[in-house]
Amino acid sequence: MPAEVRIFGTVISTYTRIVQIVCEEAGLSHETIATAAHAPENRHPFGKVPVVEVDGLDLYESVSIVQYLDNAHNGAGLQPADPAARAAMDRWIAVANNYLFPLFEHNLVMPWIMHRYAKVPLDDEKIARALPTISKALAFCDAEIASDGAWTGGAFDLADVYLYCVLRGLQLTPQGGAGIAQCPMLSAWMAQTAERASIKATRWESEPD
Ligand SMILES: N[C@@H](CCC(=O)N[C@@H](CS)C(=O)NCC(=O)O)C(=O)O
Repeated sequence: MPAEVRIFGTVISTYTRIVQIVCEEAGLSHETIATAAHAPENRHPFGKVPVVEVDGLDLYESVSIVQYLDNAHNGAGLQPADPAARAAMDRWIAVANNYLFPLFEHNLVMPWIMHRYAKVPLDDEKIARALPTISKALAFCDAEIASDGAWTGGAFDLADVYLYCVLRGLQLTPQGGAGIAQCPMLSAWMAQTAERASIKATRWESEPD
């Protein structure tokens, strides 16, 4: 039987994994078709991944995609019904997308991927310049978990999916791994979330056990 959700994205991609996790949570069969962000066949108008085919729809932008999947196929089980909790979830997704992802991606995650897979030399000065801002962002996350449990204080939701994927990419770099290890609440949350079935089912091949 063909997969219900066709995900066009790169193999190691934070946002592709976010969609994969939500498919797993919703019990939807899914397949990922390797598609580079800037390939001519990629249908995202701004050259990003993923793009998704589901229910006869072509969807792009992960927030739109995962909310559709959760609303149409999971009884909105990954989104709190309470308006205040929903506002907290939306805020954390925005924090992940607007601040954490660009900070981590441009300064550590992508430089390390390019270094490991394409042997591009690391720009040590650029990394050193970014580390204080990255440490501050991680300390903020750590303190927030300490104050309200995990992000929205309730059940596992879309904020958890975004934050785990964005932080996991960072954790797989040497400096990011060291930075997260210095944040006890955040480290514990990462370790606990890593045990969830949807997270295990979507592990990147390059992730160590
Ligand atoms: N706002 C987009 C962001 C997607 C995104 O940045 N994807 C990354 C891969 S994880 C990408 O396409 N990077 C390629 C590039 O920016 O050139 C979404 O939520 O879907």
